[in-house]
Amino acid sequence: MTTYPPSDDFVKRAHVQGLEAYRALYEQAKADPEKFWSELAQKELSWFKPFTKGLEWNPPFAKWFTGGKINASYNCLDRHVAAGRSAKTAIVFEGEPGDQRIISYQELHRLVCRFASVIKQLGYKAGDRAIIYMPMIPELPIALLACARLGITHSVVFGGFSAEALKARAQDLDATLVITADGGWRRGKEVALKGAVDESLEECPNVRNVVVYKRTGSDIPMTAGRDLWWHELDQKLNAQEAENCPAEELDPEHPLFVLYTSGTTGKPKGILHTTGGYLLQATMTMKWVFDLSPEDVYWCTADIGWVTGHSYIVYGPLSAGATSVLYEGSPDFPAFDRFWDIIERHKVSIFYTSPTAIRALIRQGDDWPNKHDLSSLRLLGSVGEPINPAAWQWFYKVIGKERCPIVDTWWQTETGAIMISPMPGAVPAKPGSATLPLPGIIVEVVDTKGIEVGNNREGYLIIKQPWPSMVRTVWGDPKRFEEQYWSRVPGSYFTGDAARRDDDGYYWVLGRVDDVMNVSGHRLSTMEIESALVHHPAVAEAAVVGKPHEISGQAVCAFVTLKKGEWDHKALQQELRQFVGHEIGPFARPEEIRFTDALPKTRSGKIIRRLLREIVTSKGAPVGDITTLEDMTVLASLSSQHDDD
Ligand code: 7RM
Repeated sequence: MTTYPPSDDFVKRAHVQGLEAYRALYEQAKADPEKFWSELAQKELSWFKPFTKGLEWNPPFAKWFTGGKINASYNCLDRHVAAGRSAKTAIVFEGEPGDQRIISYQELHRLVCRFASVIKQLGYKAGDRAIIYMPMIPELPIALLACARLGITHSVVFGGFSAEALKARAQDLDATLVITADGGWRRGKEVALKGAVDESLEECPNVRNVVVYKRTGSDIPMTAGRDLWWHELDQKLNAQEAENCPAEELDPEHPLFVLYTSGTTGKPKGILHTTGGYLLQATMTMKWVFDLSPEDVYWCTADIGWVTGHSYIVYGPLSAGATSVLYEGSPDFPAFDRFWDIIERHKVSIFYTSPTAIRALIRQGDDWPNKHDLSSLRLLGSVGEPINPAAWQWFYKVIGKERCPIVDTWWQTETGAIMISPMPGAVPAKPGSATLPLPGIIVEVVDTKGIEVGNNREGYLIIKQPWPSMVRTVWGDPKRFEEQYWSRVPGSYFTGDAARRDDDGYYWVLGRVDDVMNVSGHRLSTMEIESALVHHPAVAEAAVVGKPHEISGQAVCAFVTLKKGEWDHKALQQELRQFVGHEIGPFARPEEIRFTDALPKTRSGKIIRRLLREIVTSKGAPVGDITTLEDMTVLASLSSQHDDD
């Protein structure tokens, strides 16, 4: 198979140069991980008080850098200002309507201090939890960093989630503060946010305040005593207060944020990340994977509502002192060259996006990128799902002009930072492989008993040693944390992904082994959508599977049995889509809903999703083992169904 080594020019200026250098670093980390990470933590982060112990490991619970005092907001802002980088651009913001803001580190520091002062004066303090539900505007990272400054644990809820999803998260966290906006812009239309907040808070009595940033200027109701305008609170600050909001000196294990992610049951898990270890790995991977240097203009197109935005728009780039682009809207608005136009105008040198976005843009043809000067690019990155070789080749040739290495980065909400990826100046790429694990990351491919399967065989991907940015627990449910991640292969972290290692030691991640779908790089649980569907009065039972999809990787396909009655199937399909949109969020709506008289089940009554998967994949009868099936006639009727039945 063809490999793609970096050019000599790329290698010459890279942080890690050549395969030997990578191997040396990897071996050094493997020999003494605690020492390796401790030395980096001392060197790469600023501490108020040095730590005394690298790692305390009581499987599956880890504590990193015990005894130290640190603050993530300080590391992202104050330390750069103190080191003479005040004038450097931190954020290049482009709103969807075309508005722009260039924000220096000094200005960002000032804005974060002001907003931290605002919420401090409202009485919020370290240990409290805030829900953040905002569009992709600078006030979103500002809100995160203000919370981090005070030790308030934040939980960003992606703007595409519904009021129901928002409520579940606010309740699970027992949040007392919500930070939101009137709305944001997407595809030329306003995405309203405040309405969903109002609806969700009807059942969240512990939320004392909603701070609302004015973005679109549309008319929204404000609840007296509870809802407050960001700009009004800001105007009330006196200069003294605004400028004086020192970062709290926090324990490195202080909870920095919780992000909810889909698991194998209907209820999303609150993945907890803490301060010191998370920040260290977010920072290191900016150098190792993105090869960041001071003159780079870096752009990650993810939404801050997902972990990629947390680690690679906010904490990683800012802690590493990068200039980072923030774009509010959609890649196809006003035209299909919005990405290429932004890259040209802002001279982006590092561009990190998803296979789904790449595939959607390929469809629009090469004329769109070819109209633009993309010569500022020097490195490309991919995340969220396996990248198919055709998309890889297009990205490499049409966007990177065969000059730019591609880093295919494998990681998860739970891992906090990139785990498997080429170091671009050291590891030659193979299209479709995330290549080799980063230093300090010990991975293996194992069978159901936890025994290594050997090269070129498929198995479960596990991580064998604790790492600084690992998930610490599932919020409020340490038992679930233990069962979900650490019980399949005792003592190792179970990723939920299948993988294969080739003879060069390269890892090929094949996809989920559990009931989690990956739609446009968004994680969705089959159970979560099923439980939404069965809430609808017409639905008796539902089974959801992922169906291969050309652009989004997978699409949601639901098999539904109805309660007795006369139903208009066409109308009901529409209604159920809307219903799932309301229960979870528009992005979770099934693309396809098939009505059926019965679902295939085992004799013990478990739905056999594997058979449904085979039906949607092959468009015909399932080929696998069906001996456990309770009622064979179900299959024949399911397979003969067509999309519009
Ligand atoms: C960062 C992120 C995690 C799941 C993970 C995989 C899949 C992510 C890749 C990938 C193959 C990749 N966090 N995944 N990156 N599969 N190659 N480079 O996506 O928590 O939302 O999803 O995504 O299945 O388990 S996530």
